[in-house]
Amino acid sequence: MTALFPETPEFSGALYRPSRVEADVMDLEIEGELPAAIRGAFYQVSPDHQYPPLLGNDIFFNGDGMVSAFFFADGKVSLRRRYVQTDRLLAQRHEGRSLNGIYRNVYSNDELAAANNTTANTTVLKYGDVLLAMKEDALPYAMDPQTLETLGVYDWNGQIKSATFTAHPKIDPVSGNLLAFSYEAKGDGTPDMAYFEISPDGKLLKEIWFQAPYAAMVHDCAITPNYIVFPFIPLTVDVERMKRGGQHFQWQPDLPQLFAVLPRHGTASDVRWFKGPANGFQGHTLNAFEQDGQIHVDMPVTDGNVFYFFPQQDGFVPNPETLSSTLQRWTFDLSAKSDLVEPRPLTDYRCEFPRVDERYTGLPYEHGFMLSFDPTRPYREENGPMPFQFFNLLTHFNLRTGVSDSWFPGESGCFQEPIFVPRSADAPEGDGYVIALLNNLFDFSSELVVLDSRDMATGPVARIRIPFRMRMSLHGSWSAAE
Ligand code: V55
Ligand code: FE
Repeated sequence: MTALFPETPEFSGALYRPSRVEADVMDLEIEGELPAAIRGAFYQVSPDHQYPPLLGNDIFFNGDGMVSAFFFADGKVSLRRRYVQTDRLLAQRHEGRSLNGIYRNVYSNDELAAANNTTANTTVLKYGDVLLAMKEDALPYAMDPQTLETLGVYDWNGQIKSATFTAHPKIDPVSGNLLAFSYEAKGDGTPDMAYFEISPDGKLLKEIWFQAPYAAMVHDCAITPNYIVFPFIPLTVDVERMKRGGQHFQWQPDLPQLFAVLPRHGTASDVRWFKGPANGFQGHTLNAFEQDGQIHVDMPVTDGNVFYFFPQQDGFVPNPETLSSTLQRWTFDLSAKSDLVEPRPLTDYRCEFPRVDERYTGLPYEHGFMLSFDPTRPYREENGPMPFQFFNLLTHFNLRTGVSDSWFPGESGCFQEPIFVPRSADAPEGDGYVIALLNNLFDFSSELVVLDSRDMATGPVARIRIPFRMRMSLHGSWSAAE
């Protein structure tokens, strides 16, 4: 029996060839000087199909969650990698093959597939005493933060009664609470939303359910001390289409970029809806804050469908090179009569995977860290066409001065999402280290680079070599040692 992964862009090249490597590596090689003050764990998760896809090809977002933990202490780094032992992974391993069909379409699964369809592949976050592996289609899985042993589905002792749970919860730096939400909260295609506020010791403090005008992807959110903002990307859900073998999501070029603004201390009837321009794609939020009675939300916005694997009804997907995207600011005025909102650009270049100094989540702030793309920089032709999610700069963007400070790693370098680590617990905002995985598309090598946030252009103070290739990932987080 042959079982080869297809040679499609989703499964080949330095970024997307499956890895499937679980590992323990003590004391990685380090080039340069890793500051001993960086103590804690960098967790990240990559979609990484355990088996070649049931239907011959598949999308990146449907890979099984593979968690990596980089443990930093005393100027050294060790690496551990484990699959999240989801029901879905275990069922596949029992049969020795993929059992799952189209992304988030259980109607396309083999009858032997697990009932729980989640891959837990989008982010990992240590909260309380567990590491949560999350995907927005189901409840999280908990793992042991040290051993990465999978502990099981995590519903906060039965308190979270939603079918789904976001992969982009936020930690309120003022209270330490976890602010989270669910969309399609009563199951596939339901327009139900739920908002949850959970305390560090695991108590559900707040729960607000409300209905959206339609079911659409709500991938991320933004918080302030008094509000939570939900961006509805114009990718809608239709269960009948799924039953016919279609995609979970379909791009709707005529729908506005929709936002729900929920007062955190209010009720469902307090939700305010705002509409932005049509045919726009709201990306990941950088941050949000309140000022003079207004709510500002900063995020990259693209003028078309970024997700080529979720086409519009007639099958059209824009050529990625025709899409332009910049960091933009949405300002919501709750006293305004109009429900229309227009974002204004903050950068003039393409960027994504924005991260803030999380001590300032929801508060007035000045510093953003993100991946960006400069098309004028050299690119090694032998690497083939630029892969999906190709970013050749690691950038510090100062929102007050408008100055960008970036490092270009060379003609084959591609970054994965960065994290920001403060220099010390009481360091000024944005003063610390920016840490990111860097893939070399030519020689298939991977390293973890550590830059000083005050001087990005000079490049890394330390480069941590990884003795195998790290597949492309989505998100991760920093957990400071106690
Ligand atoms: C995203 C990623 C997902 C997903 C839905 O980056 C949205 C956006 C890795 O899975 O299921
Ligand atoms: Fe995301």
